[in-house]
Amino acid sequence: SPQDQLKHAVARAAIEYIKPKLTPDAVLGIGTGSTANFFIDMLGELKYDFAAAVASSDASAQRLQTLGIEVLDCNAVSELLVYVDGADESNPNLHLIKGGGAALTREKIVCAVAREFVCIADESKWVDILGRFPLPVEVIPMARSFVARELVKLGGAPVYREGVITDNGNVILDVHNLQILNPVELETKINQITGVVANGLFAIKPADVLLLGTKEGVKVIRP
Ligand code: DER
Repeated sequence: SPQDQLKHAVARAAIEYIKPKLTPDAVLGIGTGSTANFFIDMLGELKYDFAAAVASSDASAQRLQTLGIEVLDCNAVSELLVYVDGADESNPNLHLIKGGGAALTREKIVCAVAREFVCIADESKWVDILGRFPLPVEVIPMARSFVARELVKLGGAPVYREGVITDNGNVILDVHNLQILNPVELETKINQITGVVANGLFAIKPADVLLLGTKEGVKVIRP
């Protein structure tokens, strides 16, 4: 599909972006989702040019191992050269909404350990104001109803993502009806609700660079 062609193009651009940075002892942080999967599949070409990877989901870990790439526990590394991952939305400041694939908490952890966050996305993810895509919030199961009531007070319309348990054993609320004019402020407020594990706003720590797939080619966007 045309969107898959754009995802493939940005994955290739990410491979070219990281190639000159690789060293034999480098460890890479790897995201989750269909765009990240295109990147993982190309990473096999470079597997003798870096040491290992840390994955943000069991699914990505398995995909890497299938390619013969060593997957390390996040606790085994002190710093990752780079974190490469997709997004559900990005605004011009490279504040992101992530979590469409329910992996947001581990994505945020691996991203926090990385020196640089390279986001790869097709142009459908580019927005002026975040919030058309419902904001995923990972919640401790017993706190789901309390957190939902608190999110309503913040102007959101939380919907329980039925049938989904995260890799961490928690549940997800997808918050609709938000127009996020101050992503850093909202990310902080949601983090402070008791029972919230993490939320899908990557604004306190935004992407460092966005490789955006467009019909005119891949754009390299910095905040
Ligand atoms: O769940 C996630 O955070 C994914 O990275 C998501 O944001 C992007 O998934 P996609 O590449 O399949 O659109």
